[in-house]
Amino acid sequence: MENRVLNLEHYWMPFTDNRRFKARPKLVTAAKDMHFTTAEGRQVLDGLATLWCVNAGHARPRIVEAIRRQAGELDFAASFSLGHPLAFRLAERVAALAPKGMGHVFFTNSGSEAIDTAMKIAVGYHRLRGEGTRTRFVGRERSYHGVNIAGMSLGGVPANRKAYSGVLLAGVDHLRHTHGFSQNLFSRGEPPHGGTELADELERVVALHDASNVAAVVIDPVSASGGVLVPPQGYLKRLREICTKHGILLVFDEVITGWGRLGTPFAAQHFGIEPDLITYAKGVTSGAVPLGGVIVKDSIYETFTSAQGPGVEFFHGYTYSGHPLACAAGLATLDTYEEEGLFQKGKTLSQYFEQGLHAMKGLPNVVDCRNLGLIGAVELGSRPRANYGERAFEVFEKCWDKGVFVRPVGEALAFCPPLIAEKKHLDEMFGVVAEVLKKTA
Ligand code: PXG
Repeated sequence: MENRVLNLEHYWMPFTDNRRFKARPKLVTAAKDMHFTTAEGRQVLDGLATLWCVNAGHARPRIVEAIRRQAGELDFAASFSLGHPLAFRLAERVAALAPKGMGHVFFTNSGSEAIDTAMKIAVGYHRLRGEGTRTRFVGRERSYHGVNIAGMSLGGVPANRKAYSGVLLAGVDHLRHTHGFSQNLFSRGEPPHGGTELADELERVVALHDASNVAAVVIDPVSASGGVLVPPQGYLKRLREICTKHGILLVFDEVITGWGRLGTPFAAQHFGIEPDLITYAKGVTSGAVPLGGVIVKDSIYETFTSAQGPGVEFFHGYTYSGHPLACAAGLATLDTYEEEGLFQKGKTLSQYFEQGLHAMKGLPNVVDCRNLGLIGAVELGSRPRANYGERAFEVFEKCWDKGVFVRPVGEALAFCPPLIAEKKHLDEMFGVVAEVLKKTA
């Protein structure tokens, strides 16, 4: 770091209590594999793949080298009627990992943009097929689909929506979230209760608006920022059935569940369900360069490309769609996943992860533990008369001081380690959290 006092004033930090942070900053200056190095020179274990991104671990050699090389070779080429090979190669590689029949890939810079893009594809698709009235969307409480107006409108995190209520899209309904069945507490994997009943809510929403007005249902298969909510058994399958019955597209927002998090390339494969569109971001480059996108069913792509007349088929795209650095990072990341068998490695480790997580049952204030693949949460009871989330935030800060980074999500502590994690890392992560929980009132 530069050898002068860092001025913290001018950077308005995103999703951060700026005053609290600036009074007691947590700064990292380097990261390698499973660890950050803090500004004070401490090593901190990354228990959340930083922000659910770094699935291959930090500063992996192939990825670092690919970005370095690419910056010197072709720093930038736009993708509007001009191409460069890396974008095509990466699209091919992403398509190869996607469920069968989803062979077309759009690039964005983020998950939020991926959601906007998916919504436009859905509306455009229906319109091209003569069903232009299908413009409504269905999201879900406690789901998170990024911060653009469209994603906020679909999303169901009250704090994120509150300030923008007047500008959110009008044509969006929300299904109930899938959490709250007391019989499902401390479930390992998919909870047993409520799946069909919760999914059947979609029938009610469709009946209210008429299917001819509904474009798509957008679901994050495991809602991560909503508190790691694992879908109950049968839930996603039933949603698929209802969507198919009514000609509604099913969009899986796999920004977090993609790239091996559940042991398969995408959650779609883990659950054995075929969505029509998949949004992705984060793990596609292991967080090294911003990149996101949408994976599209071939029949949807072909509806656009077989439309009558020449010209642009889809009036949409970002200056940096398919940026060479992002594509280079993406290709190197997918190589790393493949060469090191990381999706399988994560799957193998997930049993040990489950044991470690559920061992926290019985510790002070723990009211639930839940997990799937290498993602999980421990929920704490709120302190009486305190702000919601205060206890989890305190645990997070104490864990940081003890060299472990986990994330408070409301009153839950979320865990999402890189797929390169080893048992010793999980022991350390859960061990420190348990130690802190025992000492936190
Ligand atoms: N969909 C899902 C399911 C996400 O988790 C996005 C879309 C948006 O992606 P971008 O790249 O635009 O951020 C996300 C992002 C948190 C947190 O606090 C989670 C995300 C982003 C910021 C904070 O858990 N997920």
